[in-house]
Order: sequence, then C-alpha cells, then structure tokens
Amino acid sequence: MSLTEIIRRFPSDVIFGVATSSYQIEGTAQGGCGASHWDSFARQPEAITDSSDGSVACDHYNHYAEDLDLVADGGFDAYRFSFSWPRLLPQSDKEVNADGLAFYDRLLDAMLERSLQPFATLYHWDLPQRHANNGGWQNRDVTGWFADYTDLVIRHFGDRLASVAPINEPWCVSFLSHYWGHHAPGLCDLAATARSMHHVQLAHGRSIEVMRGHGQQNLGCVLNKEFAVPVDGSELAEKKTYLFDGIYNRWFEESTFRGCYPEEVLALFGQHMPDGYENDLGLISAPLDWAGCNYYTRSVIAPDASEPHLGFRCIRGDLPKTDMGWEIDPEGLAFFLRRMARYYAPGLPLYVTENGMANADNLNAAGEVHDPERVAYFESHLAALAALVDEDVPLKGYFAWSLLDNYEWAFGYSKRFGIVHVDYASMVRTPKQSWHAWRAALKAR
Ligand code: IFM
Repeated sequence: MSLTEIIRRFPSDVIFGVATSSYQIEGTAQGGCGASHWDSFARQPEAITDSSDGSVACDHYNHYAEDLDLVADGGFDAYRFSFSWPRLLPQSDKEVNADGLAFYDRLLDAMLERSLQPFATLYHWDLPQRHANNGGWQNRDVTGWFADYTDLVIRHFGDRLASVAPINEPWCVSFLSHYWGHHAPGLCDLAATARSMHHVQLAHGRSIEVMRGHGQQNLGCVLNKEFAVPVDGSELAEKKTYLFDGIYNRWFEESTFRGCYPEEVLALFGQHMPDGYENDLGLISAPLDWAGCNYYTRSVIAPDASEPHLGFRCIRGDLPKTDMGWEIDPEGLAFFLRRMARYYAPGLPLYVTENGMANADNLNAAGEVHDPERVAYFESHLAALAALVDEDVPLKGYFAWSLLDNYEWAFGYSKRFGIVHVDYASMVRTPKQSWHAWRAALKAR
C-alpha cells in the first residue's frame, strides 16, 4: 500500500509533522551561541566518525525560513524542534543572549505564519559546557539549572508553543552517554549512569512543575524505545532481554507513569542510586497531557559473561538494515504504543515523536535524490500504526525524523536521515523522493 493510501486510514485529527534538533541543524558558530558538552566531546580523538562538530551543521540559523517553507510545502501540520540552552544562556544562567531570543522569536513567528504547530523540546542534548564542568547530569543541581532554564523559555515563548516536552530521549542523555560512552560526555561508569538516569527523570519532573506553574498547556515526554528479542530460547537470554527492556524502556515508562523504577535495574545500580531518590518519584510521575515515542529499531540480546555489569551485549539479527546497521522492525513500534495505551497510560494521547532511517543518499545527474528505501520504511511503520486505529490506541500524531540531513552525533555528517538532502558545501536543500511521497500523501488527505 502506498503512503497516500496508508495516511488515508488515520482519523482526520491525527497530525503529521517533521522533527529536528538545535545542535544538529542550527550551526553554533552563529548568533552568540555558547559552548556545549557536544563541542568538547566532538574534539576528543575518535569520538566522531568524521571528526566534525555542530558549528556549521545545516546553517539553519540563516536558512530557517527556507526550511520551514519545505515543511509547509510538504503539507505537514506541525514542526518539532528544540531550543538550544547554550544559545539562550551562553555565559551564565543570568545573562540571556538577546540574539538567541530573537532567533527563536523569528523561528516561532515563521512557523505560525505558515500555520505549522510548534512542538517544542527544551533539551535535545546540548548541555552548556559550564554545567558539564560542574558534573552535568551526574550532579543533582542540574535539575535546578534546568528548571530555571525552563522558566526562561516558557516566560518568553510559552504563548506560541502548541506543545512542550522537557527532554528528548532520556535514555540517550543518561545510559548511552554515561555507560556506553557513545555520546557526550563519553563516560563508561556505572555510578555516573545511575545518577544521570535518576537526575534526568527528576529534571523532567521539575521542568513540568515549572510549566504547570505558568499554566502552560499540552505538556508531554519524549521517550525513545527499542524492542528487544533474546538471541536464543535460553532462560539466561530471556532474563537479559528483560534487563535490557528495563534499562532502555521501562526505567523511563515506569517512573514517568507509575512512580517507581524497575527492581532489576535498581539491583544493577545498587549503592550508586542517589540517596533519597524514592522521595523524587512523586514529582517525576506528575500527570502529563501526552506521551511521545521515538522508535527506530530492535536489538537482539546475547548473554555475555565478559560484560562486567550487564552480562549481555546487543547484536543485530537478520532483518533488513538501514545505513546505521539498524534492523527494520515496524512491529516493535506497534508493540510500544499498545503497551503505553494498555498498561502505562490508558487514555493518554500518544505521539510518535520520531521515526525514520539513515540511507546512503546521493544526488543523481538530474539533481534528484531517489530514496525508495526510506519511502518503504515510512510505509511499513505507518502501516503498523494504522492497524492500531481499530484497537483504541489513541495515536494523535506522527513526526518523521528528520526534515534535513544533519549532524548525526557520533557519526557526524556521514549518515543521512533527512527527507530533504543537504549539500554541506553549498547549503543547497533538495527535497528527496520521500519528501515528494509525503507531500503527495498529505495533500491527498
Ligand atoms: O538523530 C537522532 C536524534 O537526535 C534523536 N533520535 C534519534 C535520531 C537518529 O539517531
């Protein structure tokens, strides 16, 4: 079934959008943006595949109007973006960068002029370097710094935001960055992991509290989820798969929606959990207006006694893969939405806040980009979601990742996730076949 036919199966109140984030597209060299821990991580030898950073990125700082034209011309209803904390507060938590405020004023006004609903994220990984120097996500004080930053954003921009989520993908902020060391600050330390996994959740709770205090509407969370299957039928592989699900998915689902952490993950963290963490769980689980799910792939879990703490490693199975080497498994996405709707948050509006794939895209001689693999990826995942319509799963929106090819973190500019191709030398944008497929599908609704 084509994208056009699949999109027709969704109720008319389901919105479609595209997503981006500040560090990945804006260009931190512009407009007085301050240093973040991604700038320093990117300077570490071998941290980034192509040794690049976000200083120029897609130069969205200067190209934002053209980029939003592509969102609107594509027929999308909404644009999911993030504010950059170091752009707004480059030097200290007290001195606001007027150019930073002016940039997001222009960006928001341009969205509203194009009738695009602004879906804001307050933190998509660009922690100010000064806060990283003070312990970053390992330091409980980060929750207060984040609450103050939330206050600034909501006071200035809150009246123009259709929806707000405090933190993008808390698993990446904590586990991926402090245990596997793949993202800034690049640590491999169980104690740092335990602390960051609690503090990122507390920061979410404190940010929601600040926003409720301002009467801000439509507040949610954006959790990334990865489906897991055991490598074989052994009891050990089953147990390790459950642990993986606990660390990756249920840690965030349980605490956000039920006010507790999974026992098996608490056992892993043991004495490293911050003292009195239990007292924060009420704030962490304060009611939300919606829940977002970012979904890309699945992992196969293989027991491995040489892994010191987890006792497993993640491998890939034999499903077709994207250019990231990630397996394509649309049913995993449906699994998480069902689990949310039936178990964690019955009745709560659900959004797929990111979904998409990297592909080795090239401009052809005619100046076009053919990415049928990406069109098929969107079709398969949207078909899995369309099947949920008859199951009372309250899906209210879907955001494709990403509008533009952009800075894919530790992979630099070597991986292309966009529905619009970016030539990084000329900054020319070229809508890909997938952008045209979306446009045709959304215009035919
Ligand atoms: O590029 C990232 C994004 O920043 C967060 N979610 C996953 C995407 C693809 O890896």
